[in-house]
Amino acid sequence: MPRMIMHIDLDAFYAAVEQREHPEWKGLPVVVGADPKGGKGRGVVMTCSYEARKFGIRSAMPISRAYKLCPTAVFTPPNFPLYLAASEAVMGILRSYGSKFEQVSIDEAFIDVTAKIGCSKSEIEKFAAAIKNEIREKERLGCSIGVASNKLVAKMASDYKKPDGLTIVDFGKEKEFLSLLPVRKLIGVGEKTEAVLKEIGVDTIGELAAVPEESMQKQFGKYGIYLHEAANGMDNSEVEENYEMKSISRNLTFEEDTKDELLIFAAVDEMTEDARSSLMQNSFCCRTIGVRIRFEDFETHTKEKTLGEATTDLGIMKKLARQLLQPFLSDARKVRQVGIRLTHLETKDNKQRLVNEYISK
Ligand code: TTP
Ligand code: MG
Repeated sequence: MPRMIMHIDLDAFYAAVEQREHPEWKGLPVVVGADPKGGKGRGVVMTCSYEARKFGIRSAMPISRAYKLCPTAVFTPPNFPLYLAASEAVMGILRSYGSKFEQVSIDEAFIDVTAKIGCSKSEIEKFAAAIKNEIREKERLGCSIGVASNKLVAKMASDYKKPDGLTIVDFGKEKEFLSLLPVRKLIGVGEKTEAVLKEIGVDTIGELAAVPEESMQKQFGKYGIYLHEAANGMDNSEVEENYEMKSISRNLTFEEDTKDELLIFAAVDEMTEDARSSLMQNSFCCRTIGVRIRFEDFETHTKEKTLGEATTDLGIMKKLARQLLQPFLSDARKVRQVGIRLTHLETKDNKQRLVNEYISK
C-alpha cells in the first residue's frame, strides 16, 4: 500500500511572525535581517514577506540590494525567541495530526498520515484544510502543504505553490510531477551540481531522470545514485522523529481570554509539571526556563532565565515560571495563551552537555 506523507512549510516564516506582532505591517513589504542603514548596511536578508518578494527581494540577498529594490519596505531585525516559540507551537499542532512526525527545520515538518486518512482527493483536502485552519487560528500563520507517497516528492510539492498552497501528487505520478521542474529545484542539487549538469545538457529534473544510473554513478559516485533515484521520484526514507531533543515546551490557549491570575498560574504550574515529567523521562535536567505570554490582541512576549546549575527540581521550576510571568500580569489586557519552555537540556549526570544553543540559524 502506498504511504501518504505530508510536508508542511510555513510561509515567509519570520516575516509572517513580524506581521502578526505588528498588525500595521500587514500587506506591506517586510524584510527581516540586517539593518540597511540607508543602503550602506552590511549583512543579508533572512526572509521577507510575499509583498516584498514582488520587488525581487529574496532570502540571503545583501540587505543593501534589498534596500535598493524597495527603500520604503519595513526593515526589521530578527526576534529569534519569538520565532522559536511560534515554531514550537506549530510543531506541537503538526505532531498531533500524524502517526509519525519529523521536524526538518524551524518552519517545516513531515507527517506520515497513511493510517489517518483514505486516499480520496476530498479527504486529503479536508485534512490539509484542518491543519491550515488550526495553525491559522492558534498561531495566525500561513503554510503550504505538499502531499505525496514519499518525503522527497512531498517536500518538492509543498514548495510548488506558495503561499497558502496545497499540492497533491497522485501515487504513480511522482516522476511526472518532477519532470518539468528545473534541476536546481531537486533537493540536494546546489549551484555546483547544477553547473556540471548544465554542461552535459541537463536542465530539467526529467532530463536528469533519463540519464542512465551507471553514468550518474561514474560521474558523481554515491551522490549520483541519489540524484538518479530522486529525479525519478523515488525515496524510501521513513518519517522519523528527531530525538536529539533541544527543548521541551507546552502551550495553552485559554477557552476565553482571561485576567484571572489564579487560573493563569494554575495553567502554568500544570504545564511546568508536565514538561518536567517529560524531562525526567528522558533523563535530562535543564538550565533555562522560559515563559511565553500572549495577550488578547495577539502581542506575544517571551522571557527566560538561565540558572547557574541544571535542575529537575519542580519547586524551583514552578517558582521561576511564576516569577517570569508576574510582571506581565499587571498589563491591562486579557491573556489569550501562556506557555513554558525548558531549554539548555543536559543529561542528568551533567557530564555530557547535549545542547548548548537552541538557535542554529
Ligand atoms: P524558508 O522556509 O526557506 O523561507 P520562508 O518560510 O521565509 O519563506 P517560504 O514561504 O518560501 O517558505 O525558511 C524559514 C525561515 O528560515 C525564514 O523565515 C528565515 C530563515 N532563513 C534564514 O534565516 N536565512 C535563509 O537564507 C533562509 C532561506 C531562511
Ligand atoms: Mg518556509
